[in-house]
Amino acid sequence: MKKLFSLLLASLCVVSMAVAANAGATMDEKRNIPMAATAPTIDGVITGDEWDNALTLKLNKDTCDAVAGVLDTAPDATFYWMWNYEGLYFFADVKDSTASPVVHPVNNGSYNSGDGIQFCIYPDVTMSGNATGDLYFWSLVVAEGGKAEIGEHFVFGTGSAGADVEDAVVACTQNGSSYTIEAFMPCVCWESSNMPITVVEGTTFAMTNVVMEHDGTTQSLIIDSSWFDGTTANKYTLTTDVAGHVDAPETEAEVVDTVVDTPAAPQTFDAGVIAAVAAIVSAAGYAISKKR
Ligand SMILES: [Ca+2]
Ligand SMILES: [Ca+2]
Repeated sequence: MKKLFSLLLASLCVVSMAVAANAGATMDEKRNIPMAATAPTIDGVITGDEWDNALTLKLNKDTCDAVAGVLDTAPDATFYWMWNYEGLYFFADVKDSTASPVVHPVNNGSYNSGDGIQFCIYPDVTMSGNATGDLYFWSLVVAEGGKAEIGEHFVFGTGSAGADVEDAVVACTQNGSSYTIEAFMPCVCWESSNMPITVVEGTTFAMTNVVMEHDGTTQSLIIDSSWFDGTTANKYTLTTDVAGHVDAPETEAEVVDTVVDTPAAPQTFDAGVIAAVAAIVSAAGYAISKKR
């Protein structure tokens, strides 16, 4: 009986481990986006410590689901997020091993075919669905000529068609079919939704990160949380935890606060006072001696 119980327990553990390994996309997790001490340079590469301590998300077969196509071809991708009072910063490093036959022309707006990055953001975490103005749906791709492009569908675009977001700054690199995309989306990019996103400490929004993966035949959409549902998507809060490059403290000669021990001024008696006291003492002495 004891042996059977241990066997049951062991198999239960194996089952729960298997479930954990295949958990895929996560729902309603709470994550913090730290604040960039120094804004990263938007050039498509991570230089030095400019993305150190950023929120780091691993998107791959184990952490995502496929909402279209298949999960098997999911590339290993790492997304980074930071913010400051100027706006939000994003970096993606995608180890894509399959070239896409679809390459977007520049200034196209709707960058949602082929390979690339998307994120779906609900400023109001109680919202779901795809009503224009309720959500931001960004697309970032390496477009024709290796040029980075960024567009949005439900605030800047019309829902069915995306539009370029001229205020956003984006850069990329390519290495075979792998690519990086670095982006800065200033505050003005977050002001036009039905509920604007105020880029300050404590702001929370719902977000699902997406890797678009074209394997040469079909496009798969690899997602790390729920699809078009802010209520169940993971929640991200802007905090003042420090990330990115931090300037070294200034190396000027340290000014040491020297405590000067000022000795108490020696007590001085006015010569007149001393003479007066002596006179009193002497007079008292005289009086005492007279009494005798
Ligand atoms: Ca950079
Ligand atoms: Ca691909």
